[in-house]
Amino acid sequence: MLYPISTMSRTVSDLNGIWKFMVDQEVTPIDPGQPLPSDDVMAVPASFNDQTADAKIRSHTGYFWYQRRFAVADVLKDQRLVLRFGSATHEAWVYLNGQEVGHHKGGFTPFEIEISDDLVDEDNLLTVKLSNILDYSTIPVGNYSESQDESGHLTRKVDENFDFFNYAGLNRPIKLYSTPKAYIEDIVVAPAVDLDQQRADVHLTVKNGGEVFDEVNVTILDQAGNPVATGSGLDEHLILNNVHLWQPLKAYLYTAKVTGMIAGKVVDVYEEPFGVRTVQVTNGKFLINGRPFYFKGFGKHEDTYVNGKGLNEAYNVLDLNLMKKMGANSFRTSHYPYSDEMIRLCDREGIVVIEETPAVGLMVSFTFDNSEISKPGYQDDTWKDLNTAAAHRQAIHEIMDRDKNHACIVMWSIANEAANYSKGAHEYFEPLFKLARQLDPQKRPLTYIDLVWSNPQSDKSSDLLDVICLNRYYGWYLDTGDLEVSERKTRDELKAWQAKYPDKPIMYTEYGADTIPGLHSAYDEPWSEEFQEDYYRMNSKVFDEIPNFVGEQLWNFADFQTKYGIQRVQGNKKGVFTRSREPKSVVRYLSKRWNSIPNFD
Ligand code: BDP
Repeated sequence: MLYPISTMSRTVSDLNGIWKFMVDQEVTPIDPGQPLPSDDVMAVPASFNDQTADAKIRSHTGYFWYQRRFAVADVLKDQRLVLRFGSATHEAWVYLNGQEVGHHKGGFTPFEIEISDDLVDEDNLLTVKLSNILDYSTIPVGNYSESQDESGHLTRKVDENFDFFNYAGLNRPIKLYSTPKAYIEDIVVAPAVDLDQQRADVHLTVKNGGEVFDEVNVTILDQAGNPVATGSGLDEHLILNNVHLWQPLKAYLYTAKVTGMIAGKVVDVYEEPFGVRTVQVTNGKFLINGRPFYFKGFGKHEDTYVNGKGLNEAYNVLDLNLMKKMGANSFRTSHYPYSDEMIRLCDREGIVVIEETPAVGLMVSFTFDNSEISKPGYQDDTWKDLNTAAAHRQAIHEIMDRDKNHACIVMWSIANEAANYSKGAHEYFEPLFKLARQLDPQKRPLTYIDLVWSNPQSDKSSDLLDVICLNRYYGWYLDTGDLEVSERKTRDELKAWQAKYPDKPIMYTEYGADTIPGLHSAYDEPWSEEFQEDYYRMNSKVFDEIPNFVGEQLWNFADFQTKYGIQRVQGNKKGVFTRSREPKSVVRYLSKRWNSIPNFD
C-alpha cells in the first residue's frame, strides 16, 4: 500500500478537523444517511477518550459514530478517488451518503476505499461507525463481557488483557486522494547490496492498477534529486554504484520515481523514498551493513495528553530528538504498528525500528506463581481459548503491505509476551513466522518478545526466533527492591540463554521500574528516582558481561496511560520521561552510558 502523496498526477485532501461524534446507546437505531442526532464533536486525528469532560463517554465501550461532510472539486470528478483511513480503532464501518462502502477490523493499520462511484455532486455525508470492543478473537486481546440491567439496558465491558489504555477513535489522518484511472497501485523495493563493491542491485516491482499502462519508467534519484539509475518495466533491477548506505543516525534516502505512460503520455507518477542497507543475524551478532549493531533505546507507546493514541507529530519529532540527545538509536513500536508518519520520520532520521504487530495479551491466565510453568508439557488454556490466529495473520499481511520498503525497520516482532511457555505455542507461532518470512521482500529477522516466565527451559517456540528478545523485571515485579538477588538472576538467565543458543543474539526489549518524579529516598527505595537509577545501573553491569548481548531497550520512554489498577498511579510510571516529556533524573545516567557506547562494535 502506498502512502498518499501529491504528485503531478495525484492530489491529497485532508479530511481531518472537527467531526460530529456520538456514542451509540444501542436504544434507537442510527441512520448513517442522516445527520447524527448529537451535538458532540471530536477532533480528528485523535482518540475520543480524553477530549471529553464526561467520564461515561471517556470509558464508553461498544459502538460510537463520527460524521462529517465534504465536497469534491469538479476538476477531480473524472479521477479515481480513494478514501484512506490511517487507522480506525478497532473496527469501522464506513458509509457514504447512507450506503456502506467499506469495513475494516484492526485498529493500527490503514485501509482504503475507492469511492469514485458513490459520490454525489455537492455535499457528501461521510459517516463512520466504530467499535472499541476487543475479545479473544482480536489483537490486542481483551476480556469481553456483557451485562443487562432490569430495564434491559446492555452494558459492554472490555477488561484489557494488556497494560495500556484502550484509546479508540479515528486516531490517524483521514485523507481523500486522487489518482488517474490507470494508476500505480504498489511499489516493492528490495535492494541487494554488495558491501565490498559498494554496489546495490535494487529490485523494483511495480503493480499497475485499473487501466493498463503501455509503458512504465523507473528512475532512482539520489538524496539531492539527481537521477542515478533508470529502467523500464514492472519488474526491474536497477544498479546503484558507489551506493550511499542508510545508516543508523545517518540516514540516506533515495527516491524511486515511477512513471506510468499510455500512448507516449505520462499518466501517473509516484515517488517512493527508500534506504539501502543490509540486515543480517550471524554468530550471535545483529549486523547492519555488515557491522555488529548495538540497540540502545526504548519500548514506546503512541500516547500523549489529550490526543491519546492519536497522531501527534510534534511529540514524534520531540521524542526522536530526545532519543538522539541521549545517545539512543532505536525503539520498538510496542505493542502495535505506529503511524505511517512516525515510520517515515524514522526513515529520515536514521532511527532503527523493531516493528511489532498488535498481538499483545495472548495469555489468558497470567499468574505470578510460576512453579508449574517450567515443567515439561506445561499447558494453560491460552491456545485453547484464544481465537486470534486469523486476526494475527491479517495484521502480518497488512504490516508487510504498508511497511515493507522502510529501511528503518530492521526486525519484525510477531507478538509481545504471549504464553510461549504453554503447550500449543509452537503450533500457533510456526505458521505465523512462516507467513512473515514469506511476505517480507527484504527478509528481515523475526522475533517475538518473551515474558519472564518464558525462559530457556519453558519457552516452547524460541527455536523460531532470530533474536532472543526479553522483557525482564527482576528487582521490580520479582524480588522487588533487592538488586543483589536480581543481579544474580539477570546474569544466570542471560547465561542460560546464551548457552542454549550460542548463535542467537540476545537483547532486552523491556526492563524498568515505576518511578514517581520528584520522589526521593535516602534508602534508594522502589518508586524513588534513586531506585530507578540503581536498577538501570545493575542491569547495565550484567549486559556488559554477556558476549551475545546486542541491545538494551528499556521500558518505557515516557509514562503512559493505562486502565485503573492498584499498581498504576494515573498510568504506568516506568517512563524515564514523564508523560509530558520532562526527564526523570535517570536520564542523565542513561545519556552518559549510551553516548559512550558506539552504535557499532
Ligand atoms: C510488560 C508489558 C508492558 C507493560 C510492562 C509493565 O509488555 O506492556 O507495560 O510489562 O508492567 O509485561 O510495566
